[in-house]
Amino acid sequence: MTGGAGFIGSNFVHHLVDHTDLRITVLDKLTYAASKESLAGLPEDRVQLVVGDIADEDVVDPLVAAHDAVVHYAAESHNDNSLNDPSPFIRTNILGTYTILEAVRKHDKRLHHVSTDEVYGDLELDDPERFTEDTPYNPSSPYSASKAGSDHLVRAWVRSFGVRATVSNCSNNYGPWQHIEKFIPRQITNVIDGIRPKLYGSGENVRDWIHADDHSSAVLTILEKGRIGETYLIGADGEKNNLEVVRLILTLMGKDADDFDHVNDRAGHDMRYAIESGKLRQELGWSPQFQDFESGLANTIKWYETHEDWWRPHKDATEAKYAEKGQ
Ligand code: NAD
Ligand code: TDX
Repeated sequence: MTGGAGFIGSNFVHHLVDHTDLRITVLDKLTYAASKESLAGLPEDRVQLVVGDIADEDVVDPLVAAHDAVVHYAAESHNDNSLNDPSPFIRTNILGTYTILEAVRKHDKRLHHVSTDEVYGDLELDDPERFTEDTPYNPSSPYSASKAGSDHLVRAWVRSFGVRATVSNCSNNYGPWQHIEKFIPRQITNVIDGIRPKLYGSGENVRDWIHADDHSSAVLTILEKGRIGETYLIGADGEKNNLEVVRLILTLMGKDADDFDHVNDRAGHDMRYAIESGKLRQELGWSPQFQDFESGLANTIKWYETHEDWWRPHKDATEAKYAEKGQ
């Protein structure tokens, strides 16, 4: 699997170790977003880490040849970074996915491509519809456009070359090991540090939250039972606006729920994401385990409180970058 030292990828490695007897090779470039600590303590005879770039054919080709299947998580993943500098997003998300596709084509290997609901653009707050597998692509940011591009490449390789691939598009994940540049861990670590949480714009924007463990169980289900060539949307009916989430974090951490700042909005900020995951549930029998967002969030807060050693070295630099943009 690619990107296994990142937030969701490392969760998937743990999920495979706990729920299967598979042996896993993680290919990861160890960018700023990776953490080797998230893979510490795993059985050495089952999990091997190869440090390398998914856009490097010389690294990818022999690894793909030596394995039965590829699960592709590696990406540049943060919208705000893609607004500052799109170039690594184009290289990793598009050229990297192309490199993986050429290797699975050459060696006739099964591929699962991990993508995001952001490829569909956004919904109005009062739209009764949610995203489905048939929603037209309409990405807004360099990040989501690069992920959309990667999805199109996968579908083209399925249709034109018969590559045995599936695609999943998941909503916003939360849980342990998420980089503190992202919304929930940024606000939790702000509160720990006595900094007021920072809400972009009005805070009305809605995200559809799913625990990373539920994303992992969905990807394993698709890998085992998914139909080749199909796309599956992954979501846990977790729509909340950002204002509600910030207020909940403050309350759970014993602070006044109004103790936050409104800051500059994100350029092109998507208003609402919402996933209709009926196909995955009905066809493949998947369902999420974490259905209580408040208790999942409380556990995540506890995790950041007890893993300060992990995030502390990155906090000042992360906040300095946001401060430059008035965020
Ligand atoms: P992350 O940024 O935490 O981790 C990405 C990992 O990929 C890191 O370990 C990084 O070192 C690695 N990587 C980056 N460029 C690489 C390259 N060129 N070669 C090899 N490895 C490279 O990301 P995440 O939040 O865990 O997201 C993982 C995947 O899930 C991404 O494809 C993302 O688009 C998708 N996704 C994320 C979310 C979310 O809420 N975070 C939701 C839906 C889908
Ligand atoms: O400080 C902040 N304040 C704030 O209000 C930050 C960092 C974010 N926000 C807002 C922007 C979004 O509306 O919170 C929401 C969530 O922001 P992010 O954590 O940056 O996530 P988002 O842009 O929604 O994208 C995430 O979900 C889909 C992941 O980062 C993507 O990789 C995934 O594809």
